[in-house]
Amino acid sequence: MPHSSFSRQASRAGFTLLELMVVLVIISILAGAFIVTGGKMFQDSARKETAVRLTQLAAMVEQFAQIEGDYPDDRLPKSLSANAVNTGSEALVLAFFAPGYTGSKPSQAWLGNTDDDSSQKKLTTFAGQELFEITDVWGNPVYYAESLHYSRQATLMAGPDELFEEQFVDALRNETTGDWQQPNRFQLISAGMDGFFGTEDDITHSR
Ligand SMILES: [Ca+2]
Ligand SMILES: [Ca+2]
Repeated sequence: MPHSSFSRQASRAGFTLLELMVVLVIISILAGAFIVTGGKMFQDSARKETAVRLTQLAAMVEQFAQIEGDYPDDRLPKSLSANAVNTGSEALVLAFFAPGYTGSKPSQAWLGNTDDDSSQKKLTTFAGQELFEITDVWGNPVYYAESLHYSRQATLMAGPDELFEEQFVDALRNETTGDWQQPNRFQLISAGMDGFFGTEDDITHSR
């Protein structure tokens, strides 16, 4: 009978459509879960990578002090007439890449130039005169200061892509005592994933 066969076909087609929708919903739920977990895993690994980078950098700063007798200067030579942005981190790069320095150097993959400046003199082993700074995994400059200059506020060009701007950065204090962290040493700080200094996700070296 044509009528009943038509209705059977129609109901089968409807069932298939429903199945298809259920499958689509399941797929979208799974994809959503995957994106959330995948994104979280990526954030965690970027955070870990930055923490490791800062700890390796701290070891290089200590080695510099052993070889040269003092921590790397966090100020640029006066003759450079550069801007007043990212200077601590730039001075650190100049120290490590000075001709003749024999200790461990940061990977060149860690370097960036977020304020896009150059020095008037060639002071490094690099081909050009760009004033690079050490960056974190998100491409923001790492704050570097010697304990002598903790009270001096630094200016760094940093931020998430859409809010890239000059930020004023202070050295970290112990929350309970109010004393400087790393007294008589130095501080290295990454702004963390949010790109802003002075927020909870900031990362420092662990020794
Ligand atoms: Ca720079
Ligand atoms: Ca932050």
